[in-house]
Amino acid sequence: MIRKYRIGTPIETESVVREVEITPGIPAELAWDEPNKTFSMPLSEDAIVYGLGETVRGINKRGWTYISNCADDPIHLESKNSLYAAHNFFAVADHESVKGFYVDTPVKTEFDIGYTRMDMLYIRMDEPDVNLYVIDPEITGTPSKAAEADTPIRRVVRQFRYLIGRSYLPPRWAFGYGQSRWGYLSEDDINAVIEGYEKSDIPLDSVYMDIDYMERYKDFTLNDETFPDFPAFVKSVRDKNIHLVPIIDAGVKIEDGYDVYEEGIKGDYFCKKEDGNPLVAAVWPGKVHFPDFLKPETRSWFGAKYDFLIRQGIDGFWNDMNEPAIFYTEDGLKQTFEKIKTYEGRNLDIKSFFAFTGMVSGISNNPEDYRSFYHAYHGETIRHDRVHNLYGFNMTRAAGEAMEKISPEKRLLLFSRSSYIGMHRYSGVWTGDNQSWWSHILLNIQQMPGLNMCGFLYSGADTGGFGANCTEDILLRWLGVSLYTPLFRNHAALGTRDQELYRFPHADWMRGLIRLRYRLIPYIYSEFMKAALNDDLYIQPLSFVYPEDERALHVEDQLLVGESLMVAPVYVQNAAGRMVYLPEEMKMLRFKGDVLTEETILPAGDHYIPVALKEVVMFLRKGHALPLTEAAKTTKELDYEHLKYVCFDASADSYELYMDDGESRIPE
Ligand code: MIG
Repeated sequence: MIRKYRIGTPIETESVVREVEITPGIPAELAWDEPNKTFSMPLSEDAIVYGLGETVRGINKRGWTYISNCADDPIHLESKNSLYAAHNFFAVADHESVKGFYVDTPVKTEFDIGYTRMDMLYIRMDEPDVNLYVIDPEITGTPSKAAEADTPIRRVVRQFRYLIGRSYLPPRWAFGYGQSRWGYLSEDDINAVIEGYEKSDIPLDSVYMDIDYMERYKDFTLNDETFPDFPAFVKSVRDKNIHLVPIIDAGVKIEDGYDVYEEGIKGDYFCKKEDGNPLVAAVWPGKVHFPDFLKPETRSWFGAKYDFLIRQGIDGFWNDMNEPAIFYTEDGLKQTFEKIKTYEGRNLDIKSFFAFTGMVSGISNNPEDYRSFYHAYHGETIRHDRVHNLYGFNMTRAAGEAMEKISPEKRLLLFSRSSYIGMHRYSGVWTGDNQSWWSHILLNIQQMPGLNMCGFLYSGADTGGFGANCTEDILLRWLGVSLYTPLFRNHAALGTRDQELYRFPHADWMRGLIRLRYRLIPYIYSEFMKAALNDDLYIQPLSFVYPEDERALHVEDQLLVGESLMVAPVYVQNAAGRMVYLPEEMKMLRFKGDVLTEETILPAGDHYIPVALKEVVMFLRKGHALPLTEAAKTTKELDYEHLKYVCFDASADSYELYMDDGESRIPE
């Protein structure tokens, strides 16, 4: 059952699609401290807090403060409070009860979950105007696909998902393996990547085009020196069943004669400062204006621009820099230079020296800049900082809404860096600029359940790590995780070590793991689609299915993937295997590359499982079956008809396979 409370006069977010009658007052579950603008709730000793989508730290969110304030921060340390997203849904589960809370406000919100006090949860907001939803496991009164027989936590999540509407459905090719790198400059560079994969016989479905394909980083342009005949190039790639996926950035370059800029000015589509002039900020193209994506007219104008690439054969996009990231604003830079002058010739003591360096390094993504421009939203002029968390959502919504018109028959690939709940109806997300660190493989594992709970089923991390130099063993182990995530993309930053699989001495081991992904695609696609169509989870913690199992409750590095699989990836440097906890009897499946070499039924409990770098071990749940196909070069060439089923007990297991043509839109 979903209860809705309205406190103050919240700013509409458009994240919720179902009407819920408002219950007057404050929910009994939360205490309201008016002077400190804080909600609070005691946490029992055994309470586990799940959710909050894309954040740092573990599956159980207890022990830290998470701040919803979409941030372009490429250093995802556990000391950080904010990443790119604002996903304000969490659930608290203990032995007595399970409850979900959705704090629907675009305003900066702090979730202090056992940080100030281990036994308390606090929610603090800059402005206490909020639509607050409290969700009980009981499904009475709430039409939902939630089944009575399901576990309480799963019923809570399903009802939340019903509230926010169906998750984005990508085309099936988007489940193939993709190669990306910031630094591919030309057709030749991309052809070389495709050739690298062909020569090493590693499957590949997509190559991503980062900012360098554009003419001086201008959205919806192409560098015609490096891409002289783009439609022909796209066709040559598509003939190999490979898809090109260009990036689109939020900022529009200020340049006379550039149609997007000129139309934006003419149509009054850009965010403005207090004086009525459009904000001038700087990002990759140099000086830019930011489209006011909160205005429907801006969305339909900007969204229609994607057709520039779609009509040249493109069928997928990734939206970047949409927090929005700001290198500097014209006004902020001017002020900084003026302040710098006041330091000149002075004896910089410790205090003034650090004030000086802080001033310079603080010009990017500066909170003051986010307070210096405005949106036209629902008939009001709203300062950006109050709706900051909706910006990436609405940029991506612009694209998603337009794609439904431009491509009414076929689903297109779309994912975004910044997001708010509601965006999950239009696209997926990737988790941004992680690093080639072992700890970020674990972070990838731990981010997936929260993302799934918040509707972002189509998600994944930069496999191999974006920043820092990758190593062969990190990459192999990371493949063993991304193998299961719907988005499976290897991406690396400019200046880092080459990270394409074929460049490594053990490319043959990597080939085996990618081929295994392709063998699993009928299962992955089927489980993903069933989850998306039924407000269910594709990836979830063990405790969602085994809530009575005290051990399963605290497992932070194993996941349930679809209905049949439990996975326990290796993410520790130089580990030859790992301890795995089985909440019940399961069948261990050992794959050497893509070849299934061992099926062993193991009893419930703890097991040390050796896993070589070239291997993957997964666990088949009792009563379930796993469909497998044979590997192929691309998802298009996979055989979806002649599947082999690995069964726990051949006489007793069944599997319901979801199948479709992999691209037609599916009406709600
Ligand atoms: O300021 O387009 O997260 O994936 O490669 C960096 C260049 C801008 C950030 C994205 C990353 C992408 C990079 N972008």
